Amino acid sequence: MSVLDSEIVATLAAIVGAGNVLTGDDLQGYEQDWRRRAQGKALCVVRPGSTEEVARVVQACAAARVSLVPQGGNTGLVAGSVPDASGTQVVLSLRRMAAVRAIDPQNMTITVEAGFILQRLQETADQAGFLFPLSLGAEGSCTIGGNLATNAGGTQVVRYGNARDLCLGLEVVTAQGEVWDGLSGLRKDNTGYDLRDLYVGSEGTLGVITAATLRLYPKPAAMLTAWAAVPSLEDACSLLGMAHKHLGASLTGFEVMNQFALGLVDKHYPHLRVPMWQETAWCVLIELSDAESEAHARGLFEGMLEQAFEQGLVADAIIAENLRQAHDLWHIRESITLAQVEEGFNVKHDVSIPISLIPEFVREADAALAAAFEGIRFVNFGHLGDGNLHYNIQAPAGIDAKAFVAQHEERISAIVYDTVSKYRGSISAEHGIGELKLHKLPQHKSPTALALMRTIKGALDPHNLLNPGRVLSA
Ligand code: FAD
Ligand code: 2HG
Ligand code: ZN
Repeated sequence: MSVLDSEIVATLAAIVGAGNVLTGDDLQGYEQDWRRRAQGKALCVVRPGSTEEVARVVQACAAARVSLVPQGGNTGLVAGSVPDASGTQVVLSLRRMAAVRAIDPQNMTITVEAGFILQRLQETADQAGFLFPLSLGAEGSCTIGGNLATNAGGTQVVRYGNARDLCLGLEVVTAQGEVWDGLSGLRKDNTGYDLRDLYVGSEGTLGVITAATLRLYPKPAAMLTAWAAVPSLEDACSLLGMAHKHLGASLTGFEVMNQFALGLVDKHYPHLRVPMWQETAWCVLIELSDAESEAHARGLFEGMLEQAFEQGLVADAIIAENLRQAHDLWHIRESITLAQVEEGFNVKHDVSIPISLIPEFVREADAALAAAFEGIRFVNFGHLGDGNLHYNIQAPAGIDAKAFVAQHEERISAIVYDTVSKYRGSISAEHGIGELKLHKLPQHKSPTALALMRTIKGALDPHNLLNPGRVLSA
């Protein structure tokens, strides 16, 4: 460590306490991303315990021109939360900032610090008699700060929207180390540019989120989950339309999974007993939240599924008998990502397409990829209700998956993203850009949009000290 490096580490230790500045072997969990696609090297990890400490850390780093990588649960899927390989960046972990600052039952809001774990937030809301609806597979370890910084989606977006829609206010430490207190909890505020929406989804490149005021919802009287085998993706889309019509605002989630994705879960986690996966090419998972009663919800679901059977949209279906069964069905859906890891390295594409065009998109992309790479396998699943597919590619069976991905990822993704652009879709629906998609953005975002983004970055972080090289190239 150079003298300058030692000086900055000592300065940070003076701010947060020596025990909250990690170096050496303690850094491992902070330097590698969840997918093991990026292995960085940090100067140190600093773990502030308050907004004031975050501000002082940012000021100290800005004065020394040392760049910072904000990190929450480190569950991001685009390698945006780990340091680069230079050994000069400071990881700013928000995990110690995990207090509930306020619950306002009448305003139906909760204010928590950025390091609050999402699952704890759901539980805290539940104990207060409310629902906090953001829900995703990593909820046991991701943080609300990370959720907002990535504008996370998950499985209840159909009804409640993305993380952005759940956020009524933010507290942010700017790149200069000033604190912006925007924790208003207001539902209406048209006093100029919307700073909150600027920071949401900015992936740590514009400011450090230290706290947020979030919407709470009334708990539904009943939640019901159905699993159905559907012959085709067209049928799944028609069923989604039917679900909107029959269930209205009660429709909270609509997920789709192809046979290969479910086959991977069956192969690697046979104890989960995946229902119906060999019956049809696709299965869907539908969730309904009812304000009246379980009997009412069941009636709605049964009516809809009867009609779907008659029209041939559904080949087989079950409605979970109880919460345990519903949980088991969701667990199967959430296990696809892990089953893919068990199967070996893969290429992920988190894309969105207008729902009406999804079957055509998949047909075209499947055909182009199958022609270019014999034997590749399609793990296609995701949030059909939001037009968001996880169109992932697994290497052909029996070959070295890591080598296959290293050799062919660029071309595979080029085929997928070119098809996405043809259908006017997005190359990142919910995971963000991070580092992995950085080089793809200029080909799929208009030069005007990119220039505006650069102007914003330059204005808010002129020395490029906050998560440099993520979202926009340095
Ligand atoms: P991190 O991974 O630590 O960071 C993510 C980004 O946010 C980085 O750029 C980081 O610099 C920045 N950041 C973190 N905290 C702050 C802060 N306080 N201030 C400023 N910037 C910050 N995502 C979805 O959208 N939908 C899903 O359904 C979904 N399912 C997943 C399932 C699994 C099994 C896994 C592993 C991931 C999944 N994800 C999903 C991705 C991931 O969980 C989300 O992106 C999550 O929001 C990241 O939160 P985190 O606290 O782990 O953030
Ligand atoms: C999900 O919806 C996540 O489960 C992860 O967004 C998607 O593994 C993936 O590609
Ligand atoms: Zn997802």
